[in-house]
Amino acid sequence: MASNNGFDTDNGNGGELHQHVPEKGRHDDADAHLTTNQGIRVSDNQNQLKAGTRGPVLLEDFVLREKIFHFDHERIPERIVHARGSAAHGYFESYEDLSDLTRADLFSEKGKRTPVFTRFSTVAGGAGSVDTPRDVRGFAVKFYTQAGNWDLVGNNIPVFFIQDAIKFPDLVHSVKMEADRGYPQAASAHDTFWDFISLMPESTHMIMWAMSDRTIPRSLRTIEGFGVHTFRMVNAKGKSTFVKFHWKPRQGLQSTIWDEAVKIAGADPDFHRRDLFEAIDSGDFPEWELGIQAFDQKFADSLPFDVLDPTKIIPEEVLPVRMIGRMVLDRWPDNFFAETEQVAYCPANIVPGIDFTNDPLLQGRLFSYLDTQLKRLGSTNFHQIPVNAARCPVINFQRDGHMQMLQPKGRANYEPNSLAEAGEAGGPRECPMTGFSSFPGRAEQYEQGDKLRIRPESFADHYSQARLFFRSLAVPEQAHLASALVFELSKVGLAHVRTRMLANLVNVDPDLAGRVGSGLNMPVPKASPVAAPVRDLDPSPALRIVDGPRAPESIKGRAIGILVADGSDAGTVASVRKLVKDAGAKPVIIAPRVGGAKLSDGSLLVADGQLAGTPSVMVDAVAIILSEAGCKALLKEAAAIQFVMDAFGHLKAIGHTPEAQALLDKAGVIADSGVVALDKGFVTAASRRYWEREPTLRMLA
Ligand code: HDE
Repeated sequence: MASNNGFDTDNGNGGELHQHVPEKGRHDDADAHLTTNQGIRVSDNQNQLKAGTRGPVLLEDFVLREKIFHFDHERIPERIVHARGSAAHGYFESYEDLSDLTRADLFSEKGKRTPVFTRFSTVAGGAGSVDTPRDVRGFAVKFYTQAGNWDLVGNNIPVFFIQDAIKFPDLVHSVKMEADRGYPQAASAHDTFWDFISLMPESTHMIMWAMSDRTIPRSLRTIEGFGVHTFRMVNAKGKSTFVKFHWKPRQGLQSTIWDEAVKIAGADPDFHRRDLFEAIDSGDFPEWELGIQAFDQKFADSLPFDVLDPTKIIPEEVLPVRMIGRMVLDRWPDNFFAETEQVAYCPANIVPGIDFTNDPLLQGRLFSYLDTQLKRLGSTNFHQIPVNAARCPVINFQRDGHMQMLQPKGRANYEPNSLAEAGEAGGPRECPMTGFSSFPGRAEQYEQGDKLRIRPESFADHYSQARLFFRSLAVPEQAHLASALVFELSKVGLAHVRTRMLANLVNVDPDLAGRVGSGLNMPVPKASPVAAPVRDLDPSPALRIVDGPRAPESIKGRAIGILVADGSDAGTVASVRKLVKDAGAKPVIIAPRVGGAKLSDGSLLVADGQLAGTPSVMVDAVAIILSEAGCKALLKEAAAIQFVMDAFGHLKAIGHTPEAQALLDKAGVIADSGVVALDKGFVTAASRRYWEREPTLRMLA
């Protein structure tokens, strides 16, 4: 079907988009000619036009001027938050016909596929910052539905720092690098962030999540995603149901250990981007299930908090998540800038069948994203950029503007018009039946009143769910959370801020406050005043990573480091590689020299990584396959000792040949159930971390 937006689309699901942009592949053509942007063939791309061999450059060199002019303007403003991100294409597949809940076309039948573009991001750091700071991860999905684009712009944490959009600039200013000194980059561990947080009790629940292992994920493939706000689904009869959206990773929920995350930042600043790229490139497509918690007003009224308050969750044990589809990411973008950088998500992009609620944070976001795109992309026509363009007909009377790519025909650029009566094209008309119409709301939600700047009483409980979160975690996770608070607050130079934060923590859990106080070597003050009594809620095991319902069950999708050196037994190497591959994991050969190691049978095994540049933090478990001589040589190599020491310290499984024992001893490895022989048992051992090892290795708070 041709539309008047300049794109040719078909009306099939996920129709191909053909836009008037240079054809893909043109640049790959071996006999293609280099041209200027005006299409003039370039005869020399090595030398400027000069007056004489050693003379001055001539102003008339339009080839040079155009090239440098374009280069000078290659950068666009990076996102003020979520600047660092990685994205991929894929599809969403609906599990069932959900028309009882929503008229959104993507949920209209079982098996229906809708193309998506999904971008993951950190929040605080700039576009060039590292992938593994302690930070919330953005999880933004653009569904190119047949009824227009729906953007579900969420995070990997189901709550947020603030309840009202008016505080967002303050929050972001406080966490970004400090205004006078310009540091730290991509880190919340500094004065201004904790100063702000300690003055904002409503942030406490989010802080529990932010200090938990959720913010140091192992991979973007192993994070959950949440829509955060309460949304609505609206069916064809106009009936509204409240929904909370969840993404659950098929790869299981997995995190790193803080010391590991810090070391990864140095070893591979692009750790998450590379991991996502390599998974897709190797055909191991990352997958998430989309789930909803659906409920009505009566259920909302029965909860001990307000569903419009974005600092609250509905525990899965109270209202189970119903899985309604799955998302598979199966294609890396062709061009990072054109797609990942220029993609413009907006929570206001919704389709018939989905609607907003009055959540005051969501309402502020509805304004912000469109506004920011104008700054970033420079034109109101950013929706025409291929990655942003809807894959259904886009027809309206909007015209002109910077970088207009379309050439609408005829005079009809206003409505109503009667041009059709004169035989001219009159343009599109509104569609009262099939068009988007806002849910009218019910009196109790849209209560009319005086104009007020006020927080509702129902938003006043800032601590009960923070307590719920902390008390729901597994014991090692609680220790990590307490230690993360000690680490962060130890970087805070303002003693009164630390004290104020401790006073807030007493409300969460006196034991937690005591542990953090002791880690700081500071007395725990009296609890800070609370606006509403703190309640003890039933723990929610679904909040755990360790031993939680979404812990990974096997080594599928994991990276297993295999350390070899000259003389390593060829048979053992082959059998371990096979075991790992057969289990759906990725073997990574690591050797002292990248050109490879000469194995026992004389063959040369080329390495995937050189030992000094591929520390064990890059993999999930290690197999140390060394001969006696190979081991002896590595006893003098700090990178080898550190490799084993870190694998042990990061609680990973270590499989080894008996000849490698001396290296394990030098690295301080004490045999436990995670230190195993290299038989089949290694694959089982490599599917988990050995939390029980941790208290013997690290003084946690
Ligand atoms: Fe965002 N947020 N945000 N945010 N946000 C942006 O939009 C904003 C909030 C989220 O991969 C910006 O295009 C306000 C919550 C993600 O491109 C900006 C408020 C959640 C992304 C913006 C919030 C998010 C953004 C910056 C408080 C989770 C990255 C660049 C009212 C539910 C999307 C841009 C991508 C990006 C504003 C709060 C998620 C400035 C004003 C809550 C995943 O418009």
